[in-house]
Amino acid sequence: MIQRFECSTGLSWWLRLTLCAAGALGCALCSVTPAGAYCVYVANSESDSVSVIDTATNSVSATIGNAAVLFNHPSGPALTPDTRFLYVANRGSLDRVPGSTVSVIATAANTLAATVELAPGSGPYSVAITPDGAVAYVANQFADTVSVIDTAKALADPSTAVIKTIPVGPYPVGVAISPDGGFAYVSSCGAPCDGSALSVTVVDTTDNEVRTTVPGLFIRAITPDGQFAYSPNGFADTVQVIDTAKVLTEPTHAVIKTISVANFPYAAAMTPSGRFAYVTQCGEFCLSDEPSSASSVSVIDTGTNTVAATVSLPPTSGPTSIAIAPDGTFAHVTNGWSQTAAVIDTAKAVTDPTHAVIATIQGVGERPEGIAIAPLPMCVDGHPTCVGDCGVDRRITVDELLAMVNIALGNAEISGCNAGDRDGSGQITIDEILTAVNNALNGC
Ligand SMILES: [Ca+2]
Ligand SMILES: [Ca+2]
Repeated sequence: MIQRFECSTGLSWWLRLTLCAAGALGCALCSVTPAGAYCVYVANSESDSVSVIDTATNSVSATIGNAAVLFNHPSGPALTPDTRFLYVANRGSLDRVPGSTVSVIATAANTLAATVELAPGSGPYSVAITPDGAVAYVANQFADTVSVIDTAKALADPSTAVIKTIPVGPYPVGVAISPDGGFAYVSSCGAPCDGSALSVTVVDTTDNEVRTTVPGLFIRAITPDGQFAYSPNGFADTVQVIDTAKVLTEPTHAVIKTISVANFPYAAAMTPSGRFAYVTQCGEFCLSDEPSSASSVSVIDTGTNTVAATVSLPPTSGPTSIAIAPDGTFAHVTNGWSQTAAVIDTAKAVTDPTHAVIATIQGVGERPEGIAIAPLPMCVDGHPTCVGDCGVDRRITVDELLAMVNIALGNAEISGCNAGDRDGSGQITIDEILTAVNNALNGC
């Protein structure tokens, strides 16, 4: 951890900065874990908007979606690993016009950077992006395909960005990419998505060829080592535990355990350590579009493949999607019926589940479907960045470090560098300057 660095008031700014830089260099050898404060993106399918939640305050700090950024029933968002771009699937709706585009949002300004056109009527429902950020896979629920998007081309010339369209099982609703980036698992729920015909199509990302399609499987959250997947099946009230190697070699034995989880288990997320899989229980909302009679999140211990704890949500929540912070400290759950987001403290979820919901966020849009959390440790005015990047361009200059020093000395207002105030205290401490110097040296 960073040691508090006491600077004598008799020192010049430059000397202070030098001392702070020296302190930060020393600290590069130890683990620097910023406090968890992230931008969380929630796609609001019925509001044609995307809410940006700042986890420092657990409130909506920005809403994307206006005359310049038009969505069409957005869902299933995904961030590029560098957090510069948010891909949003515009599903459209069956009773109106199915969507056929993916919006690429530049997160630094929350403006539209590009629109990628898919085949008419595709109904893109969710996006996943490879760990190297080069390729996005889009599940098209009305076309029974997955679109392969070259993310560099999406910015340079969107009309050439779709490099392949791959047929998959009927009604694909999700894509999960293995942590090593080798495979894209496309999960289909079968027309008309009543649980009778699940299937997973395995796409090899090296050549975008289909390796196999396995009926009866669904793949959602994958352990960090890539060995196991946890997949809710609400129609059976179960969660499948899948050996991912066997999906290719021995598919009939790929499900190594089936865990009973009541009330329509629907979405899943893995803790960064891989120790727990979180599964939302969506209840009646996901089954029949009614207010849920029961809403909760189950925490599955991946060591024993048993339910370690269940965190209750207000009955009518209808939790539709979940994501876990990069530092593993909390989970964010979108509630489809109540138009809120719940924040679960992951430490309490296991030890004291009745007190694990630490915040309920109002002000997200109608029918949130899909969530993504930016890995950078600050969220300033609805834009992800890191500590010390006053101008929110992911580069930290000496001028920005000096601005922080000036604020710390009382010579300038905090508004000159909100991104320097990691803990939102309204002041800039030496610790925060050290963190900024560290970010300047090691990258934002
Ligand atoms: Ca900057
Ligand atoms: Ca502060």
